[in-house]
Amino acid sequence: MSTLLNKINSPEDIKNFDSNQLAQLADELREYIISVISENGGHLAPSLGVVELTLVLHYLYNTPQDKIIWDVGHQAYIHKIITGRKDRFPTIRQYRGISGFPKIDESIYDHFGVGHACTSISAALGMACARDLKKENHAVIAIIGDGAMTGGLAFEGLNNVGSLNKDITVILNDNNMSISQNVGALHKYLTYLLTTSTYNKVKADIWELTGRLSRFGQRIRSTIRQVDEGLKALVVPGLLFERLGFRYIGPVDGHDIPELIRIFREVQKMKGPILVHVCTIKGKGYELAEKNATHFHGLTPFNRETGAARSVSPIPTYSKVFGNTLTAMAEKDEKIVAITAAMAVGTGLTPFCDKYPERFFDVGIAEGHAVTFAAGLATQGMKPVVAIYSSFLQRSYDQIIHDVALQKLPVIFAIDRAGLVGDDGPTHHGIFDLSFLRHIPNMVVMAPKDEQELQDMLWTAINYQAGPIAIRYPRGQGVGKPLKSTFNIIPIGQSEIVTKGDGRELAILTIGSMVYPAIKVAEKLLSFNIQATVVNMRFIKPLDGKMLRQIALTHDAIVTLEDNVKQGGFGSAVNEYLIENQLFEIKSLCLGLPDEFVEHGANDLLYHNVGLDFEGITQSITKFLGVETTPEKWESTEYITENNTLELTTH
Ligand SMILES: Cc1ncc(C[n+]2csc(CCOP(=O)(O)OP(=O)(O)O)c2C)c(N)n1
Repeated sequence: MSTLLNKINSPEDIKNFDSNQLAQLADELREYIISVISENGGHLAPSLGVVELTLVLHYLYNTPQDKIIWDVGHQAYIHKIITGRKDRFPTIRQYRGISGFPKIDESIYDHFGVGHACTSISAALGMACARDLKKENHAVIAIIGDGAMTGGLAFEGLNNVGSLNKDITVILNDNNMSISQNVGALHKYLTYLLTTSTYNKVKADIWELTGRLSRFGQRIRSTIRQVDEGLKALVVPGLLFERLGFRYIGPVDGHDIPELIRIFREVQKMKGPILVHVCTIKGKGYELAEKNATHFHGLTPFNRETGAARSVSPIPTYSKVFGNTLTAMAEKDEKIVAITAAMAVGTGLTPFCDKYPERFFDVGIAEGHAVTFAAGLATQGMKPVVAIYSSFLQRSYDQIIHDVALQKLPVIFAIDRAGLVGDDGPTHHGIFDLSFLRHIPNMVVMAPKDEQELQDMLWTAINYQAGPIAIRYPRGQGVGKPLKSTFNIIPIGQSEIVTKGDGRELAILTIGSMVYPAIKVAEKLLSFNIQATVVNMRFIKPLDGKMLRQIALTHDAIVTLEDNVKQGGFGSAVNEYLIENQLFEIKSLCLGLPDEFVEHGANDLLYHNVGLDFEGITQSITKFLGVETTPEKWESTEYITENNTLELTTH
């Protein structure tokens, strides 16, 4: 390890550094995170952009008593390394390794757990209020990106800070980027502040001077405040933030260590809410990342010379199939519009955006707004498709109920990253959506077993006008089915039998990405003389009652299998149906995710740990049926054949 970094075990170790040493340490840190993240994958460009800023904050502030609160937290790698996690850094995002995000139980320097955007100002304000109530004396600093600043929660936080007038510093880390190019009117305002930065510096100096001129200066300031807006904007820097009750400082070069030190020394002396506008370059110091910050925002292990992913599957991801299929459908139907909350690349919508820019809306990190905006479009006869990751859709719960479902508006929800998502961990696992959607009246909720069925479900959704309809699908590659160019409408609520058993002993009812594992398990059960029926239910809501009744009347036992939490999920729905319809005779077992937050790590391992891999599912079922099994080596979970496709005959 390089010379200075070698000696750093806590922020104390940099307190006596001079600017040159901090700059050298910054270089060494960059090298360190590039080498680790090229091996592990992770969020690289965001952390590269805040190396100097992170160092200067820990250099000047008395952390952890002074509290640094990160927004999203994907840019906190430097913070982790210099707060005692340097040696564990190579375990980042790996099972039992350190998390890719700040985590309250990982370090005393992590004051607030994150992963989702826009929380830092609210959390920091809560801490500042608690500090004052407890008569303590420490600084509270929120660091929020210009992307995260587009979210409603961030505005709510700013609004509340301005009125409570607490001593709190908000650092706006402005790199001009969300994951893709940042969007929105605030973004334009920030760009304006930057492009007028020399001129702005003059304004800042005048404002600063008036502040220093005791009573006379204060009178000039209050006169300026009373004059017409246009004139005021000429003199008051960062007027928008000043109006919200902040003292605006900036723009500051986020890579100039001496300047950062000078500014933050001043900030430490100030009272009240302060907003420091720091400009950084996303990916700074790694040429490839500076040139393509979107690619290097978050990525799988890569070749550091070229930036290319180390392993590329020939099978397209569900996101890609969704995006390409929607783009194809949009050619024939001009009413189709696509909406993303700052996730155009992740949700596969880039081709749609390129082909139909006027029908594509990136609304910023604003999932709640995205849904109500879609509702508005739907009232006017458009066919809005809102593509949001399952865990981020949690933000839109009320909008789905109040603005969409209650009014039976035909909004299509394309819910990506459903199920466990692997190394991003508990903040990103999409394991609650079935529970929080299926109890909403008027909702239709589907989950495809493979990419072909995703295409058909999308077509079904586009042609469904009776109300909201959701399709939830997992992260990563499909099963390798060839893609379709003509699509079928699936009758709403209709399931399919995918493995015909003996129609007596056992039926496995399942949905989405658990269908193929269920088929594989049914094959294994044959060796125990159990001929299970496997049903791809396709719809979590409405359930195929006819099929359920038939299964319940003919089989001795039902096992439900899902990649959602069991509480309120698909299995609950099946059991509610059985109880409501007095079908008590049948024994049932629910297999799904447990009532706990699942940690980060490789997805295969996580599914193994929760008993939802091939081995776990088979063992649970044989135990449930009281079948004797000898200890044996279970086959590994292998659903895809050598030519990377899986053939499935439906009956
Ligand atoms: C609620 C929510 N929606 C979407 C995301 C996905 N996401 C992670 S980082 C990011 C962009 C953040 O941009 P910014 O705050 O400017 O930070 P930067 O990466 O540019 O440093 C997005 C959209 C998220 N983490 N949380």
